Amino acid sequence: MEQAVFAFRLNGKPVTCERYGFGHINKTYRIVTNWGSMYELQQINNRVFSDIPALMENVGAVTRYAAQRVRHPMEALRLVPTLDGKDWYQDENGDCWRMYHHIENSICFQRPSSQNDFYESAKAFGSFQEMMAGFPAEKLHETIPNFHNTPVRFQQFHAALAADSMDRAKDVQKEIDFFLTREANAGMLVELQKQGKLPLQVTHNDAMLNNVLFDRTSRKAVCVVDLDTVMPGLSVYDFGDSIRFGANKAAEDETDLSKVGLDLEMYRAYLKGYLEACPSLTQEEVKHLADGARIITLECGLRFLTDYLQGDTYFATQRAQQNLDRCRTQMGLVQDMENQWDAMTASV
Ligand code: ADP
Ligand code: GN1
Ligand code: MG
Repeated sequence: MEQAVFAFRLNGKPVTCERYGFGHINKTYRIVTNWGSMYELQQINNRVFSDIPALMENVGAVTRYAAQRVRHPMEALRLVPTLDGKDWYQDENGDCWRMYHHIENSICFQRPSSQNDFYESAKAFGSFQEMMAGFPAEKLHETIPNFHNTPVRFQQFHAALAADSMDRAKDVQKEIDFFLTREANAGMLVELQKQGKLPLQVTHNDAMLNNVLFDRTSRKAVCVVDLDTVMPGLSVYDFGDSIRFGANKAAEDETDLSKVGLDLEMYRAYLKGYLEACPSLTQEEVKHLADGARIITLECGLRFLTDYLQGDTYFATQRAQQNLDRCRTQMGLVQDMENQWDAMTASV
C-alpha cells in the first residue's frame, strides 16, 4: 500500500494512513500529509471488477462531468493524478489504486439519525440523477454486466444452488424457498424497461446512504461517492436501494430479526426528497418506485444468499454466516414491505 501512496501527486508528505469505510467491495484508506492535506486512497477490487481500465475511464469521465456542473468544488469527487498524470495506478502485484481529494468537513452515516438526514440523501441522489441525464450514456462501459438485472441474478442463484459447492443448501432451505416463491414476479421492472415503459438512464446503482457525504456543520448532503457502478440502469432501483439500506429499522447484518422492518416515515421522507430533486421522473417511474424498493431488496437478499452458497467470495465478511444474516434481514424487510404495501403505494 505504501508504494501506492507515493504513486500519487500529494500536497506534502504522507504522515498517516488509516483504513476507513464499511464498503463490501473496495478497500479505502484515509491519508493525511504533513501539510494537512487529506486524501482517500482506494484499492479497487479486481475480482469484482474485471476491467479496471474501463471502470476508471467511467470514473474519470463522470467525475470531470460532475465537477463542471456543481456550484462548489467540494460537491464533486476529484481524482488525484498519479506522478505520471494518470487517473489510477497499478502496483507490482497487479493491484489497482486510485485516489480522491478528501471532501472537506464531510461526514458519512451508516444509518440516518433523523428523517432530515435521509431526506437530504434523497436530494443528493435525485440531483445526481438529474445531472447525469445530460451525460452521453454510450460513453459508459458496463462495469458489471447485468448488475441489477434481477432475472439474471436468479439464474446465477440457480447455478450456485445446483453446484452447492460448500454443501450449504441443506441448511438454508427456508431461505431458498422464500426467494423461489417470489421469482415469477421479480423480473417485472426489467420487463417494463424492455417494453420501453421504464426508461434506461444513467444511474448510480449503489445508492446507499453511506455513499453520500454530509457537511459536518450544516448536515446538508454535499456529494455522492462510490461511482464504480454508474452506468445505464433504472431510477426505480436507485430509489429502492436507498430505501432498502436507509429505511430499514435494523442494520443490514442485524442478527436479531425482530428489529427488521420498513420505517414508513423514513420511506416517506426519502420519497419527498427524491420527487423534489427529480422532477423529470415519468409517471410510470413514479408509479413503480415502491416496486423498486421491494424488488431491489429481494435481489440484494438473493445476492447475499448466492454468495453464501458459493462460500462468501464476493462480499467482504468479518464473521461466519454474515452473508446469511444479511440475506435474512433483506428477507425480513421484503416481508415487511409486502405487509405495508398499501401504505407504501398510497404514499406515492
Ligand atoms: P466502498 O466501495 O468501500 O463502499 P466508497 O467509495 O463508498 O467505497 O468509500 C468508502 C467511504 O469512504 C465512504 O463511505 C466515505 O465515508 C469515505 N469517502 C470516500 N471518498 C471520500 C472523499 N472524497 N472524501 C471524504 N470521504 C470519502
Ligand atoms: C456492495 O461496496 P458497497 O458496500 O458500496 C455492492 C452493492 C450492494 C451492497 C450491499 C459493486 O456495495 O451492490 O447493494 O454491497 N456493490 C457491488 O451492502 O456489488
Ligand atoms: Mg460505498
